[in-house]
Amino acid sequence: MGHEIKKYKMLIGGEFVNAASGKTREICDPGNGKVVAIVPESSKADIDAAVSQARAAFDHGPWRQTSALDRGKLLFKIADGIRARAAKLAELEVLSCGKPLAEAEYDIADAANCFEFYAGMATKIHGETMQVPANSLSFVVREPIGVCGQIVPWNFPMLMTSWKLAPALAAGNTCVLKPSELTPLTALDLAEIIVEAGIPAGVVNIVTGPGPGCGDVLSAHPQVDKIAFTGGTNTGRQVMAAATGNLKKVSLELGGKNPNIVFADADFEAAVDGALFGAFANQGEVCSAGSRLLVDRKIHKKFVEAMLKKIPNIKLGHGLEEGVKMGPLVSRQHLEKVEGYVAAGISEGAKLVCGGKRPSDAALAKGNFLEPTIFDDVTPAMKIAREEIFGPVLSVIPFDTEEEAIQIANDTEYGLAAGVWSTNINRALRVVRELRCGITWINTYHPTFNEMPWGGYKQSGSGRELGLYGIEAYLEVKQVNINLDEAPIAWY
Ligand code: TXE
Repeated sequence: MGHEIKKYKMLIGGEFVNAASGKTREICDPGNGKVVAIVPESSKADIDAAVSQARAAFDHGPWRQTSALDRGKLLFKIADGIRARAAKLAELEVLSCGKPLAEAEYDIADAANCFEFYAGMATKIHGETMQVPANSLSFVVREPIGVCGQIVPWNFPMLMTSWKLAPALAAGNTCVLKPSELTPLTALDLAEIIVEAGIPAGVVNIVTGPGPGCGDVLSAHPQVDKIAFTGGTNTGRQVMAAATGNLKKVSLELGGKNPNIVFADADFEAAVDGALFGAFANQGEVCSAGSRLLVDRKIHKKFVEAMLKKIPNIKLGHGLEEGVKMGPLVSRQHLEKVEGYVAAGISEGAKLVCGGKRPSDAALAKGNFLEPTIFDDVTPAMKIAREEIFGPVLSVIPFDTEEEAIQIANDTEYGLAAGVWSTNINRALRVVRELRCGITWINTYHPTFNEMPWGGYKQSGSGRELGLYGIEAYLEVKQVNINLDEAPIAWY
């Protein structure tokens, strides 16, 4: 584990700079509390500077005149740059957000793929011609929206940064991106890759700082045309409210309390595996985590026992350690919040069948570790069945009928993702049709494809990222109508 403490600068207008105030923030390894890097701590002045650079780059810079083919080529170069530095980026991701190295490596590879996906799409942004009355030739062109503010969370720092920057750039926008104040390192490394790739100055600005005083300024900024946010539902509400000043376009990817539904006819082993992976991948710090496990009462006891047998395989430890399957939570504050939910589960009468506490291993005492936790016999009204915990806490809820499973699954203010496990494809598809959410999996959990739209119903957000839908979110639509008549309309 390298402990070189790098002092980072952020990217504004093509230059690597400190915060105008000179303030900095220490980034700590959630696995042991050690300082791993120092980054600028921005405030309004820095956001203003970044927005004005992005504005100038959009309004007067070369970016809008850069052909789609050339924009695509630059994005391919960014993908290459990510791959060339993949090992370092993965390590930085572990050191700031805590996830196991294998998961970080997967994220970095996927981030490169995302840039490549949108690199290819830059040249496939099409207009349309419409059948209107014969005296007009009418067509639609798609154009970039302008300056995009982009706010990224701490659970998938590099991946969420890529999901935001790649489509925005492919579409010809300019960007001011703010990573989470807890995990800004890979975004700052990406800034170097972006400059090396030859993206013109001001097109991408990466500003590090907190939500209040920085993220909120970006969301409210009158010179920003669109804000894209991934984070908690309450923060998303604030972002949306802040965006009303100039009625900027808003896309939100927020929380979830996702049902993973196991029917008695499911492939038992695969479902046990999928239930654990759905709940505990990335320490459960995943918006789409299958944190509510709905199990057919006919197999419920056997299913919980089978999960418990596998819990010892989830080795807790520092993400850079060999064989570790679950890392620490992102911060001490977040660990305490998750522990609060464990206490709530116990006091509401759910049955704690494993975990619920910090590991006894003294070597882990300085990290924000929590053992993988399962509550059985949870009822849909309990807090641990209703609120997003965002940690390694699984709530098991038994059900008796397909109708009841659907009713419990949809009984939430969220609508992000859901899983269905059944060997009866008719049943699986019937249930999926009834689920009020944007992402569904049958006989699997969590695979995410750059080609497929990501986002939620209800209070899980608005708009979609990834795929063709993801680029639409960064495009305006303009209609052009050409009069084919020679004579004036002679209305007056
Ligand atoms: O996230 P925030 P927090 C959920 C999860 C978690 C809860 C709170 O349940 O427990 O949110 O986590 C920036 N205006 N998710 O507080 O605040 C902030 O700097 C503009 C789900 O850490 O949403 C960071 O860059 N921006 C989620 C980003 O918002 C603001 C991922 C996310 O932070 C801001 C993370 C403001 N007023 C948490 N306040 C997911 N959907 O995957 C903060 N920010």
